[in-house]
Amino acid sequence: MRTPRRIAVFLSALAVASASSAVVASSAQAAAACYAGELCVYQHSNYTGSVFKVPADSRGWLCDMDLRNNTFYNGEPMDNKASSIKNNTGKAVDLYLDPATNGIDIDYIISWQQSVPNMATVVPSGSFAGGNLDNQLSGIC
Ligand SMILES: [Ca+2]
Repeated sequence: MRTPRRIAVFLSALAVASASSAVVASSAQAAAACYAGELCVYQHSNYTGSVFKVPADSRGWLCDMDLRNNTFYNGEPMDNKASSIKNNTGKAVDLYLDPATNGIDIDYIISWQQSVPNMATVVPSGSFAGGNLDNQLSGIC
């Protein structure tokens, strides 16, 4: 009589698996996952819309000082279009509101593993003081 019991256990495990994949599917529509070690820039607030995961540069840093030649994964340009950021790295991240090819004009720093769900609520420093970071990001490192 062990077989029916095993089948029952298998079926209930399958039901749980189906239920959780349904949850994954609906949250995937809302937001792309940002895994440990990744630095993820989202098109819309609360980590929704398309995403750009900052790739490592030649030094191994997750860094792109000029986002004018980058797109979100849906193909839309990302310069001045980011509205939330997840920093799942162990390092602080510098945000630049101008393409920072000289690397000196840091406008905001997010701490290690700090995320920014709505960049409209974040006030930058420096020459952009008084505005906010929404749809302003042009470099990240
Ligand atoms: Ca770039």
